[in-house]
Amino acid sequence: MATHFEIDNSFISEQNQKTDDWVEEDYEHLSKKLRRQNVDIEDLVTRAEAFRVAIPSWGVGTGGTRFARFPGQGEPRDIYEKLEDCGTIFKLVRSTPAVSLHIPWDKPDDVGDLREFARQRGLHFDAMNSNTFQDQPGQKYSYKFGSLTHPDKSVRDQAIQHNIECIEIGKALGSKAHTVWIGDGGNFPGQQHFRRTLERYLESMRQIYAALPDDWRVFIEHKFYEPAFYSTVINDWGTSYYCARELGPKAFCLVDLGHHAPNVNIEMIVARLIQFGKLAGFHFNDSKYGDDDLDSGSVKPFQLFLIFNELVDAELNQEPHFDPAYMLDQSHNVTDPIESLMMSGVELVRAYVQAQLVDRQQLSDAQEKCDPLRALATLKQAFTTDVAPILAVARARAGGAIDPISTFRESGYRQRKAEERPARKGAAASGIV
Ligand code: LRH
Ligand code: MN
Repeated sequence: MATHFEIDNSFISEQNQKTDDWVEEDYEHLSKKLRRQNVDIEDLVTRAEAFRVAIPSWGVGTGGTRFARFPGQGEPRDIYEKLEDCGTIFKLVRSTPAVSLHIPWDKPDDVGDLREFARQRGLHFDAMNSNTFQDQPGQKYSYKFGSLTHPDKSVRDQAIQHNIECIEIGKALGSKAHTVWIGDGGNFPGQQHFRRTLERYLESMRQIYAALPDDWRVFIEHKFYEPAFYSTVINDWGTSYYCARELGPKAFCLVDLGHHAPNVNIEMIVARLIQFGKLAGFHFNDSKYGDDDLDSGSVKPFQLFLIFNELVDAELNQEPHFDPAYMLDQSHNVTDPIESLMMSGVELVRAYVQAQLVDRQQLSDAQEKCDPLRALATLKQAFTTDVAPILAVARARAGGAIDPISTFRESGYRQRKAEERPARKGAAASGIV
């Protein structure tokens, strides 16, 4: 088998030597600053090292829009090459040991072989994702007018069987969760009977729920529009929550940040789902208009911080049923997907560590004393603290790169992959667009 270029650990430590002088200096300075706030910087490094977020297999290929896709060099052409790239991201940022697969895009010929290939790169498999929003070649029934909620029972049964197949593949790969996002909805007033359609959704999901092993969870992912442009069956957190309650204790609500209308208070939705014991976790990304799937923290970093402020508050209060799964779900149309995923992984750890810096006593006092400015100032003090030295030290101690982007570029990984992976005419590794 042709050799596959990999960035080796000695190259990473060589690169780190070039930059670790500023890290020590800044780390020392920050440690003094935090000590004045009775915060132990070492405790924050430990928490940063423990932070984990899953990489979407469909995110390592170049994304696109309905207008165009501009493939990059050395695109992964199959699930093995996608895992190679996920392994490289994990090697450099150390917070991404899990990969979330999408079926049938990543359907393995040999699950045992794929699991071993992943294990050799320190990777394991997070939530599975089904796909009843596209028709596959040779598929008997079309999902044009829906899948789990389609008026025709044969179509619903086909979609249910596909989800059960995803769970079976996931069991063999060691996954413990299954995400169900459906694009079902209507483009015209009157096209769907809203109540009957939701009843069909629950009837179908009950059969998928029944196929879950005891230690698994099913994640319901809501989205306010697209691909349907008038009504969407699972359009918001309220509908998702009602369904999760109806299905049972293994059903939870997954929050994809891009699936909300502009200016919706997502951190409040997160607080509700935590309080109701039904928060599944996240598909992190960012957006300005629709489901833009932009890099996390690239447009609204304060919103990302406020979401982690709710998560850290729940973590510190040991809220019941609080075990959120963190995943990225992004589409990289104009950047190198590996660089964007690394940067986004770092932005999540940054928001998490900054949220750890919130003086919770001071915040609660301000809230109870109706002192809004003091409350905001308490949050802003944490959000405006530059925790970069903590993040760099956490990566370096875990064997990663102090500066993942420049280390990746210096390695020539992308150029080497361009040689190893000559593009197959028109055959991009299956994924969105
Ligand atoms: C839908 C979605 C869903 C995935 C798909 C790739 O917009 O967020 O999570 O199945 O993107
Ligand atoms: Mn998503």
